[in-house]
Amino acid sequence: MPTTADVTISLSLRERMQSARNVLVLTGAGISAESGVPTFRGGGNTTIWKGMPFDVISSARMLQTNLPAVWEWFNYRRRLLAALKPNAGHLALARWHDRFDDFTLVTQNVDNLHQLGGSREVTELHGNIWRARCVECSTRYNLFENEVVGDFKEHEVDESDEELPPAPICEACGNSLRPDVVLFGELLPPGVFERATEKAQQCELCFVVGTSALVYPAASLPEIAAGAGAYIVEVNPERTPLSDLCDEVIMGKAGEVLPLL
Ligand code: BV8
Ligand code: ZN
Repeated sequence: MPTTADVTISLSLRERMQSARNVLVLTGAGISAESGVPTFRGGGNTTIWKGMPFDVISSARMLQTNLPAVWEWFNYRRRLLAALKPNAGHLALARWHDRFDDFTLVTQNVDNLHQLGGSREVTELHGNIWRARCVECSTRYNLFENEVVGDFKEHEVDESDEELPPAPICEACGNSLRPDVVLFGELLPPGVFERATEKAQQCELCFVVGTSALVYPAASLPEIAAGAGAYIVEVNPERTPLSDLCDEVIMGKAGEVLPLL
């Protein structure tokens, strides 16, 4: 794994950053890795929950068939997240809002760490783990105050197949709440991807940070930016299917590279 000492920022990139006006950054789970948030596919493995790959437990199908199991999985992740902090990568990007005339931060993450790190106007393609919404009337609820969490045992996963607590109930209409997160097989919130696409078409510099670039439609944003003539820079300790499309690949950790930029 390259260390910070190995990472050099090219002069041409420094010059581009000096003159850039429209910049878009797309982040994935990798930017939260140094905060201690497990990635989904990092290090060649896939996040597994009770024997299920995460794109099975985090899917529209699982929501239909076993909403309490989906709540258990998200309660577990919120418990982990509650103790974690944004890292130098999040903090560096928060400063980019004031460096460029038109800066757009698009994230695939649902962990809220960009906001906690001081970023304003975060475009969340896949929602936010700290919000829930009613399956019926779409009333939204903040979970920060732990308003609605099951009686979940701290961090432990009870392997017993005892009955899971039911999903929390909407105060407005009495139907079940669900995580306000886009699951596999679900459409993104209306308008969110369209706005991100517009920004990708307008940007002159596009950074792709900490994503395996496998999940669509998010992974198509850098392709759209490249098609519109933007200079694409990938920041990732590993190569990805996107690397060949990029003008520059900086092999390193977000928390080490972004502050250098
Ligand atoms: C959609 C929220 C239209 C949930 C997420 C079959 C049936 C149905 C759909 C599909 C199908 N086949 C394909 C699809 C489309 C599917 C898809 O793309 N599947 C993939 C797996 C092939 N997409 C969808 O379903 C999307 N909706 O298409 O709607 C539709 C509707 C109905 C039917 C058909 C089509 C919705 C996708 C959204 C899913 N929700 N998150 C939750 O959190 O539980 S996705 C979730 O996974 C993340 O949000 C993220 O987007 C993705 C994980 O990707 P990464 O962020 O890249 O993370 P990963 O762990 O993979 O990689 C980490 C990277 O970081 C690595 O490269 C690593 O090297 C690097 N790294 C590690 N450490 C560091 C680092 N980098 C920097 N610094 C470090 N320190
Ligand atoms: Zn309701």
